[in-house]
Amino acid sequence: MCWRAAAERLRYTIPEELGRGSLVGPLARDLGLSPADLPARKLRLASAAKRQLKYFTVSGESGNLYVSERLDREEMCGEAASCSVSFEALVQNPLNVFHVQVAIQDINDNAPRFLQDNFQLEINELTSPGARLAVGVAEDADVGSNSLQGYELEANGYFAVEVKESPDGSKFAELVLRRALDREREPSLRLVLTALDGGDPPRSGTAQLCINVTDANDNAPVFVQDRYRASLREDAPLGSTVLNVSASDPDVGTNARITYGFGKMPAKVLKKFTVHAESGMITLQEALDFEDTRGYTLLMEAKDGGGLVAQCKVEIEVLDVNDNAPEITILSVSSPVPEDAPVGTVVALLNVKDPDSMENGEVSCELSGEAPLSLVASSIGSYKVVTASALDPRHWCWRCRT
Ligand SMILES: [Ca+2]
Ligand SMILES: [Ca+2]
Ligand SMILES: [Ca+2]
Ligand SMILES: [Ca+2]
Repeated sequence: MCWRAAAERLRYTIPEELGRGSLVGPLARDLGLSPADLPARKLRLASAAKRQLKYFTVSGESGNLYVSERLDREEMCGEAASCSVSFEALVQNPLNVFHVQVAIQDINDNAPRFLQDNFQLEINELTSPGARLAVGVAEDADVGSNSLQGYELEANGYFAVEVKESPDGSKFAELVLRRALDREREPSLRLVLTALDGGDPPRSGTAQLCINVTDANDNAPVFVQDRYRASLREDAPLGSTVLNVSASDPDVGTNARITYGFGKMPAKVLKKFTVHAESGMITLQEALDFEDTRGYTLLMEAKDGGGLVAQCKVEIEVLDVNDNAPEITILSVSSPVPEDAPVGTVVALLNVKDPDSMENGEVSCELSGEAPLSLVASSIGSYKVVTASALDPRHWCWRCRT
């Protein structure tokens, strides 16, 4: 293509990367020289900057201008919006000089490229939607619409990508959080980020985004059971295991580190039992006594490293053991008993007690010895010893046995 601004100026436009020997333009013809004139006019190229000359040659026969060296616009002009090579065309007989400018057009021969193949990002799971995360920049050595135009992000439920322009004009990708994250559900995301230029067809480059969702203490521990039940013989030795409570916490690290302890309970209960802070094992610390307390309810707590607490109850039933012999109390005795005392005369009043429960606390009472006496139950636990027949004047011995 030739454009003749003035008699002394010529301008051609060619794309970069044309093969060696490609025609740039009919220079002689555009200068008004016929092939017949050429030998006499000695058309040649000249430049103050030798570097500019190496790209082109002019044919001595045809007077056409040809490419003689690879023209890489990116190497020659970098990010400059326009790129051209200028030189002079000289003719002799008569001597004249023409200014020739060859504009080098960009072709889309570079794909956008990220500076890293993958980007590691961290974001806390409690980050609010709308938050932005600068990712990185891709580069494309071409210019204009052949340069980097934008980014695309692999479809996903959480992030969108937006293009931001920095003051120096480079376009970088910014992730925008669209939906709340949840580390417990999705601890990390791997997404492909694509950079696109505006060429026809467009070229692209990709990078892998590894997004690590960091933990927040957004879960309290949870006990395996709300209510535990255990039973323990009242004669269980100190150190006996009552049971093991257990809680879990779906967070990680200290946010999931659980320590067990007791909740608010009466001092009397607190000193009976201990709980191992790490294992949750409850053991007996002080002897039990069914006759004193028949059961305990422990309020257990599981606390994570972030201070969130869960509670549960442990109900402990104390089992009775026959550890008490019945006790007989003689309330009163009439002694001596007159010989002529009528049958049924009360000789003694007894009271029998057994603090054990159920069958362990059931008491039966009988008299032993040869005395003509019998035992009559009066009210619960109370007995009368009465004469059963006429008495001889002698010394009788009797015993009450349970
Ligand atoms: Ca290019
Ligand atoms: Ca490009
Ligand atoms: Ca937690
Ligand atoms: Ca969490």
